[in-house]
Amino acid sequence: MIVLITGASAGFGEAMARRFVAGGHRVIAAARRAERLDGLREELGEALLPLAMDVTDVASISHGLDRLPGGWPSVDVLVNNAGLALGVEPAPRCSLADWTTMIDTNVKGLVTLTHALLPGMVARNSGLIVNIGSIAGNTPYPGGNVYGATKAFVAQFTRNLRAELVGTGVRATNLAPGLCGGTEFSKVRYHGDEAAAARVYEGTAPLTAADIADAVYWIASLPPHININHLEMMPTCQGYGSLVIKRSTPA
Ligand code: NDP
Ligand code: 8X3
Repeated sequence: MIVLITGASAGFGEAMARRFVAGGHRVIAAARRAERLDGLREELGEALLPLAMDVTDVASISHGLDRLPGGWPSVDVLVNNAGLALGVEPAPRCSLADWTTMIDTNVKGLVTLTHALLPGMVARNSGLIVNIGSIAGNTPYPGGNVYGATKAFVAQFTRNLRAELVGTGVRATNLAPGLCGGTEFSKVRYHGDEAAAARVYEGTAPLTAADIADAVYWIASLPPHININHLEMMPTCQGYGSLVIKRSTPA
C-alpha cells in the first residue's frame, strides 16, 4: 500500500509512518517541518517519501501532490491526521486567530486533501480515508469550543462520505481518540507552556501515539468488505462526566 499521512513530523503521524513502513508499506510523510521529515527518511529509508506541505494552504497541497515522483503513482490510504487545538480559554476570551487556524487546519486541510485524492480512489474503486477526529467532537467540555466543533465536523463529514461511497470500494473512518500523551499536542494547545502541558497527563496512563498507529494500521489491514465507520478510543483512566446544572442561590 501507499499511505499518505499528514502531520507525519510528530506525534501520531510519525508513529503511523514508522508502523506502516515496519509493515512493509510505503509512506508519503507530509508536514511543514521538512527537516523532521528528512530525519525520518534517513531513519526509515526509501519506503518513506518526505513531502513538505502546509495543509492550510491549498496551493501548497497542490504543489506537493503534483510533484510526487512517478514511482508513487496512487495513494491507497489517506490519513488526515494533521491537526491541532489552540487554547483552553472560554469562548469570549479566545483569540480569533487561534480559532481560524484550527478551522483552517482541522477542517479546511482535511477537506482539501480529501477533495484532491478521493476522485482517484473512486475511479480505482479502492482506497481508504482515515480521518483523525477526537472525543472532543462528540463530548462537549469547557475550553473545547472551536476545537471540538472542528472534530464534530470531521465526524459528520466522515459519515456523509460513507453515505455517498456506499457500494464503491472506497472506505472511510473517523478515529476519535481521547487523552493521549507523548506528542506535541498539549504543548501546542498551551502555546508552548511545557509545565501546563505536562500537568494534563499527571497521574494518568494516557494512550500513546503507538496505540493510535496500531489502530490505524488495523483499520487499513482489514479485508475490503469491512468499513470501520467510527472508532472512539480512551485510556482506561478516562471516562465521561455528568451534565452540569447551575442553581441560583435563594436570596
Ligand atoms: P502533534 O502536535 O504531536 O502533531 C501534529 C502534527 O500535525 C505535526 O506533525 C504537525 O507538523 C502537523 N501539522 C500541524 N499543522 C499543520 C499544517 N498547517 N500543515 C501540515 N501539517 C501540520 O499532535 P498529535 O499527534 O497528538 O495529534 C495528531 C492529530 O490527532 C490531531 O488532529 C489532533 O487533533 C488529534 N488528536 C490528538 C489527541 C491527543 O490527545 N494527542 C487526542 C485526539 C485527537 P508540522 O508542525 O511540522 O507541520
Ligand atoms: C484531544 C483530546 O480531550 O483534549 O482531541 O479534547 S481532548
